Amino acid sequence: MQVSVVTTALAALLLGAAMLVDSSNAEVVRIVTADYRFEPSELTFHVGTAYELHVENRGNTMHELTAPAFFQAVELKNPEVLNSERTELVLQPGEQKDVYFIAKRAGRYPFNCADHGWMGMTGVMVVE
Ligand SMILES: [Cu+2]
Repeated sequence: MQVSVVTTALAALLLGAAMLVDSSNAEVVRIVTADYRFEPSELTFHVGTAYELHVENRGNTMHELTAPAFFQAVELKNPEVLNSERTELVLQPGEQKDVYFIAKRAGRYPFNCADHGWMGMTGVMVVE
C-alpha cells in the first residue's frame, strides 16, 4: 500500500515534469523576417495560452525581432534562445528560431528590427 502511494506520487511528478517540457500542445505562430519587413506585422495572442513562436529569416541580411516589452509580458520557456538581455531574437540569413512561452499580460506591444526599424521594419504583438 505504502509503496503504491509512493509510486503513484512519483508517476504524477514525472508526468508533471514531462508536461512542462512537452511543447507539442503549444499553438504554433509563424513570423518571417524579410528585407525589410515582418510578415505578418501584427500577431495576436491570448492570455494563458502556450505558444511556439517560429521566426524565420528569409532575408539576405541579419535581422532582429526586437520586442523587449513583449518578452517581459510573457512567461518564457526557453529564454536562452534570446539575447542575454532577453530583449530580442537575432537571426542570420536563413536562420530559424523558436520561442516557447505562455502569454501573460494583455496589451499592445510594438516591436521592430533593431537595425531596420527606421526603414519601417516594425510590427505589433497584441495580447488579448
Ligand atoms: Cu532587420
